[in-house]
Amino acid sequence: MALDKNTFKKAYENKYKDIHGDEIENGNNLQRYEALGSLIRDYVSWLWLDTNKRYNKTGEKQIYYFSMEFLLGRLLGDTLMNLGLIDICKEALAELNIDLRDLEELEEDQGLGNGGLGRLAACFLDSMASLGIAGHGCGIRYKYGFFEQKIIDGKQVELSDNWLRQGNVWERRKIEKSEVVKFGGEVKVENIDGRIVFTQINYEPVLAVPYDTPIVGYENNVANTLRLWSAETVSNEFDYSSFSSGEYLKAIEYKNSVESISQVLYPEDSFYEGKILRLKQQYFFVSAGIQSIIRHYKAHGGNIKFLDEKISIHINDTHPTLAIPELMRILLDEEGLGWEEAWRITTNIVSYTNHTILAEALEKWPIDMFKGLLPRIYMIVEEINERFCSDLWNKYIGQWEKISDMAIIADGQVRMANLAVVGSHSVNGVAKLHTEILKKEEMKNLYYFYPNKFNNKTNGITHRRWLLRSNPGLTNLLCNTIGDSFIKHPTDLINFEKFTYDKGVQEELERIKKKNKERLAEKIYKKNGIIVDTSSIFDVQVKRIHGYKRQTLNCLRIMDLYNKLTNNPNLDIHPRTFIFAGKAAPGYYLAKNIIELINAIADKVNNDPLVNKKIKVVFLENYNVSLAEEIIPAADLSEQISTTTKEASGTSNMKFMMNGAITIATLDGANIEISDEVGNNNIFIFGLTARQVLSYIENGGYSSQDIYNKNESIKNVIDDLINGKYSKDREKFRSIYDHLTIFNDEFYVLKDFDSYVETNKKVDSIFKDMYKWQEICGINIAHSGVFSSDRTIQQYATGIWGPELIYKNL
Ligand code: 26W
Repeated sequence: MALDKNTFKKAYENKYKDIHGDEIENGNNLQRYEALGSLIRDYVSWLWLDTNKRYNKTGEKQIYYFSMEFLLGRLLGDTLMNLGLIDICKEALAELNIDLRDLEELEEDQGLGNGGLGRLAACFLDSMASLGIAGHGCGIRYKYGFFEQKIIDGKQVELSDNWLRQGNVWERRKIEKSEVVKFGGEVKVENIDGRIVFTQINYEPVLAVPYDTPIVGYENNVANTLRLWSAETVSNEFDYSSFSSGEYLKAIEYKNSVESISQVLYPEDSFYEGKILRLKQQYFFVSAGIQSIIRHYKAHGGNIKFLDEKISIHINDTHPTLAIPELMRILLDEEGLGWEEAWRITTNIVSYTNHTILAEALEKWPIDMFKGLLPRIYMIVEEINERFCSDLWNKYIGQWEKISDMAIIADGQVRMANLAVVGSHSVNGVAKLHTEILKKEEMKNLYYFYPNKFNNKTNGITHRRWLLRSNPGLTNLLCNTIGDSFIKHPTDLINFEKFTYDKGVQEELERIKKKNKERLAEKIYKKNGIIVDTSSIFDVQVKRIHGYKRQTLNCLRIMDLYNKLTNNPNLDIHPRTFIFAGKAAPGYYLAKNIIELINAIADKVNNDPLVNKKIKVVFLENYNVSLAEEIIPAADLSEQISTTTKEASGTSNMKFMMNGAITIATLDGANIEISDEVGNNNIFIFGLTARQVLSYIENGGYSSQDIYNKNESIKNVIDDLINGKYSKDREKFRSIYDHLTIFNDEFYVLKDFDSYVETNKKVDSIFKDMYKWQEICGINIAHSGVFSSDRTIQQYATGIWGPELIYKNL
């Protein structure tokens, strides 16, 4: 956007007066933030309008990314950057004695997601807009986002995330674009003029009100839309009329029950709980989204028979799978198409990404619940299932086991993953290994039936937020060495490789990292009161706390190191600061126990003068996008140590790499591709291979007890869990102890312990050579371009949604 500083400054001053009716000097920073946000939104509004007009004129294909989660974080800084306004804004505010960073910090994170899946959706929106693809998000406007985590007495306490408390400058409520979503009731079946007509009657109507947020592309005059739906009662009249008849409270209760649909994000990550409210949420946003897409399409003269040429709907995991039967319902019941035609259009439109192979995450709804809540949708799913099973019977005569494994409805449940595969034209995994496991293990039968549907799209991250914004120091160095072409073409980062052998560049990388570490150290001191040594190795594991991500393995090796240091305080190791952050699902006892363990270790180690010059442990509370933006650029070592086969991809691994951290990892998810990119010498790989893990799962043969009995270091640290060393209450860490011993260590922590410890010794010795270390960091940065979500989105566009999308933008 072309604007000069003085115009901007004037506009800002006027805006401030407009909305606050006062002078800037008299206000506080929150008011200044509101005025700035509101001004930027005005600028964006013009772009937004233009973009929409253009889309309507060109009639190009529109992509809709349906997701229960969008983890956007803050928008001010990124929007300013994408508009090309960051410098003039900074300067104009400085003249008014305002520091832009102070205002940015006042913005609440938009935390409408649990973790990887939600953040991926946000990175994809940024890439679609920046590549000029007409791609929009569709989801739920949760009143309360992902909970706020406090650590009290070493334990996680959950507080509600009232992110809308101060209002939200970015969204626009579009009441006139509301849709009605119908729940419950019955289906009336009539024969009208020889046609069977289905009508849902006696249903409960819910009003879906859209709130639109513009998603601005990078310096390309594009503003796409994220549309989030909020649930309201269809009419308020009832409230007043029933006031006198004593029905008032009932009316309020009713209002609350309707609004509860968009009240709160479920905080269970990778764990499915068959709660009816979640099913309601799913149908609510999917139905509203599809109705509004079709309404818009028809309003602009679109012919329903060609819907699949103009629209793609992508479903982010199985959570929005009801898009398939809902689209069928509209095509059949409202548009009057026949089954075959409706099915062809629907499957052409819908594509599906699987994000996890954990069995406990598979969504399966009990038939009775499903049928009661969505009677017409259930009929359609039944019909899809019958037709699909009849194809299976023809192909697999008598193979009942195989057929029942593939069926959509079986054992009293509706299986959403099977429905998603059958009802879409593309099924993708999110990293090479993950896709192979889907094809050869998890969804084996479905894959052999539909081999052409399956494909891989390795995840990515937006380098604009995760490099340009969060690491200006490094961005500067890159621009000064290789120029700025990598901003539009992130794979140009490879040009940096030759510079990484240059001593001057290595020193510069070290200096930039040190600065980032100092900033983080300040934060750690402010938040936790712990002084950390910025020349120590910042060894970082930040992500959801989960058994399979193995924060326990990290804990055990710290406990082991602590034992070794107490035995020999002169042990020759480079000082390390172990940094953790992450939230546990409120109902996941083991994960919460792990947080307590980390904090107990921190307490012990940080207060032991014998070792605390060499090691420190820090748990930063309330991990979210903004905190990630501060932690990741300050990391030396990136911990990606999941049990091989369990992490579908991981995306923080890519963020760390792009910011010049070296990875210590198992060969899991996208770690494999990172390793292939940088080469064995530039990553620290350890642990079981996928083949070994799969063999244990299939054939057994693993005994953690054996390892415990034979390995002294392991025995010591396991015993330390319950001998009073880390807590007077010896039962405190019993669940972790039991998990690792009695329950045979489901995630093979003990099996990988030795190789992890050994590999960490290598880390130590390389870190001692600063030049060598920075050379490797540089190689990682140079090879990180392929992990930009721009590459991922180009692959989705060419491989799934329609190649014309990309050619148009070349
Ligand atoms: C039904 C409950 C539930 C909720 C969330 C089940 C599953 C999920 C998500 C699939 C969990 C998730 O975020 N998966 C992560 O997706 C990332 C983006 O593809 C991957 O990088 C991570 O490896 C994967 O764990």
